Amino acid sequence: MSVRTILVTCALPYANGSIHLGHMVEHIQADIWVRFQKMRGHNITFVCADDAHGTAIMLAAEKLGISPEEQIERIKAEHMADFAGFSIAFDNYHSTHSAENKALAELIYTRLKANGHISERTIVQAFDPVKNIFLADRYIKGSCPKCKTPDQYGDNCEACAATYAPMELINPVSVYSGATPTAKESKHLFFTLPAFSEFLRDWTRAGHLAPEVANKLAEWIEGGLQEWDISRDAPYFGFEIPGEVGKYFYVWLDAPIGYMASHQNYCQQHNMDFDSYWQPTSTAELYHFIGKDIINFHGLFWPAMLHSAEFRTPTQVFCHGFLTVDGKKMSKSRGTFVNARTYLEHLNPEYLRYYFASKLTAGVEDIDLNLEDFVNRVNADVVGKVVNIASRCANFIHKFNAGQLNGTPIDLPLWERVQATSKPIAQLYEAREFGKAMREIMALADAANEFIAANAPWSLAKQPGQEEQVVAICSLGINLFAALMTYLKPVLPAMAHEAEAFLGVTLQWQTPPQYLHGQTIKAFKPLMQRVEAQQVQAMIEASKPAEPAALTPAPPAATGW
Ligand code: NOT
Ligand code: ZN
Repeated sequence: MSVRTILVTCALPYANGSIHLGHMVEHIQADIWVRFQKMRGHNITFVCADDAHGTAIMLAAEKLGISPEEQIERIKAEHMADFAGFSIAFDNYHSTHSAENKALAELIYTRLKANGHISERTIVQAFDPVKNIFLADRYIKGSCPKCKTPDQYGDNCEACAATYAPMELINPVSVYSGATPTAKESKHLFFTLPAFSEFLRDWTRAGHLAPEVANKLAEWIEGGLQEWDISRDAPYFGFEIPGEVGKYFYVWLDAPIGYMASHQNYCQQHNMDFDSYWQPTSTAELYHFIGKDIINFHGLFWPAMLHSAEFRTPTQVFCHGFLTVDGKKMSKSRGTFVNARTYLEHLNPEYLRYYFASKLTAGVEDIDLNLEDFVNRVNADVVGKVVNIASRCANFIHKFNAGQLNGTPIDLPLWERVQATSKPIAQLYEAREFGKAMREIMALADAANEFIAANAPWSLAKQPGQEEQVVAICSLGINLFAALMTYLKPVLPAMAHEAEAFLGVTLQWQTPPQYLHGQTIKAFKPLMQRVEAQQVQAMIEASKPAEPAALTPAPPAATGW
């Protein structure tokens, strides 16, 4: 087998909010894939960072009376603790507000500019005359110009779905100050995306994206790409643009560069060659795990920027769908908008890792966390099928053979079937078809349980002279358990760790599992408790808002624009 060199990223969470279960779909998906590749002996690096720039973060810090730097430090510590709680094994977790990212953003911008891919023009934008900041569309509210529903955002109406410019709202107000916005001119810098139409038409069809994602991007490419505004006026929390005064890089310009910055920071600490991953001729594989809401950034802007700046482009962008809970969008009032920390206070993270794994595919469909199914699935599969194998067999090995596994597999076809499934299961992991992989593993667990039930070691144990047979049956049982835990180790790292302590071996998966004989096992302790529906209910209750959400201030009298 040749060893692959791989770099994996997850989308960078914004530093203005907590990690919730929606984020966890992606981080668990990527972590499973990374752990699988590591077990297979590949040289894989997994990096992420907080996305620390932008107006929202600046204003959040202001509200708390702290500096933005202090605010993003606090949030980063919180995010890292949440990810660690779910065993997300990043090699490095950095920040876009870092020296590496500043230098790389400046380098890339300078190259884009030198290549003629930055243009300038003056635009008119809504401006908050009280806070002295320009207002993005969603920071302006007012009544819909079409159906007159109050309290609509500056880009579209949630009641009648009309789209409009923010200045068309009736009684527009700044969300920050309640002031009526004015219109103000300013020079902006643009990345000339249309210059890359040809390049992107090819790139999006060259195997870097799932066909359904490429089709979505093709709609935009064929509809005509627009220049992309990459500058924002002061005050803005970000990096100042070289050669400009009071202009900052838009947060989405330096966010993807944050992938490189985190990797560079890691390479510096580990004496690794950063350039060999990023030069156009690199043979390292680069994968971004993202949600379908940000495919334009990763499928258009990012490859075009990298291409112009003479860096390599991603090997593949892996795009997943959104999380729903009980078939509906996550909702704060229903208590289904669950923060990672709240989950961890009530439930074992491995339940969620298994449940998401059992539902994940390589596609962009949404994933539903059905709370009743969650309880049933984890209990039936992990506890009822997998843990059960070990719990039915371990004691007899201790009772009759001093804890030592014995003999060769007495049901050779069954053992060979479990070994032979190593390859198809590995292929499913590689293809991110985790749901299918879990079904293969559970089919083997069913076969293992049928073997044990058919041989009923508990009845044989009562018959004199059958001890050796009982040990042989249970030794195969424990070996089947060990093989299944090997296949599940990328999904259930903590449980696999406990299983390794019980078995006295490290579960490895570069070759199909080998039969353990002569191995002395430890006393069996339950490796995972059942999920209780009350724990899930308590988590939902804890996620409901303490008091009704504050109402937005009523708009002042109409003055128009
Ligand atoms: N903070 C963004 C979000 O949607 C993700 C940034 C990912 C990095 O949560 N970027 N790119 N391209
Ligand atoms: Zn409307």
